[in-house]
Amino acid sequence: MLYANCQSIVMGPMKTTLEGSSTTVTIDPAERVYIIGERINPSPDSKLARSLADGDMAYVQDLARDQVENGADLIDINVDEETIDTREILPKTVEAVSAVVDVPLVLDTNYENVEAIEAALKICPGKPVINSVSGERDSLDRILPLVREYDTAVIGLTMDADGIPDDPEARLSIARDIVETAEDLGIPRQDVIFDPLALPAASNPDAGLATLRSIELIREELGNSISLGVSNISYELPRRVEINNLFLAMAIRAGLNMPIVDPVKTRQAILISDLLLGRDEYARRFLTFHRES
Ligand code: THG
Repeated sequence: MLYANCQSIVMGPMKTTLEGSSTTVTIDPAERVYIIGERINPSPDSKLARSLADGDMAYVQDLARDQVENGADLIDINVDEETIDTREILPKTVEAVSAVVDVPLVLDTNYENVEAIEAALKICPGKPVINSVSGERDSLDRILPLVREYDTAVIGLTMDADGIPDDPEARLSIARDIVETAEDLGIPRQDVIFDPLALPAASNPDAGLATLRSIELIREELGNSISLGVSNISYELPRRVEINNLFLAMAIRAGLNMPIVDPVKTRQAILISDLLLGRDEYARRFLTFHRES
């Protein structure tokens, strides 16, 4: 497709600028990997679920600080859990987290919680990312107007009403749909980040390759930044950290630049990937990390 191939020449590289309470981050997919810290998520962390339900913000603030100290460039905030009222707790958590870290935030909740997202956007400093929109009509209709009104970025999941397609070309086609719908509403193309989604390798032998190929296709054809919740790949397997880190390296080679991960478990693999791909001149960042730790 000529038009898509010319895009990076005509429009320049797809750089996305995000802001936290006092930090501006310009994400250039060609430059290096940016870590989205995943640990503010109550599903695997019952202590977090309990403290949020009790309105105690100290632990969630610790999680935010600890991730930034360990290399997170952005912090994902997900408070979706049965015992938690997202409409009340998401804005409260955004406020508490932005008081202790200055990096851009990623507001991670089901698209059905539009009210919670809007309440969080009203008090969120800077330019955050909404995580996420999908190719489903209902999701596009609810989320994209918020992206436009509050001038945020958004993560576009390459799935629709029929789920996640196996075929990478079909995932690309959903990505194209999302970015074109966004552009029609006046949202800049570079404010859409794509997540081609990882499925468990244990139950689907093609899962790894389908995601890797989708990443390559989207980067080649559209040029946008790519995000991925990496740890889905190792679901129900032993040695999850090792599996996640090896998949991470492969996905970074394919074009992943905004993984959603635990920085404590993945920072080595990420720094080494950037080093081996010629994106860490004189190994400066790798050596700095090793002097500090
Ligand atoms: N894409 C997008 N957003 C997402 C996901 C995605 N948000 C939620 C999720 N997936 C990413 N966040 C987390 C947060 C915590 C954990 C996993 C994903 C987690 N998992 C293991 C557990 O269940 O114990 C630990 C796995 C490990 O690292 O060994 O803690 O895909 N856009």
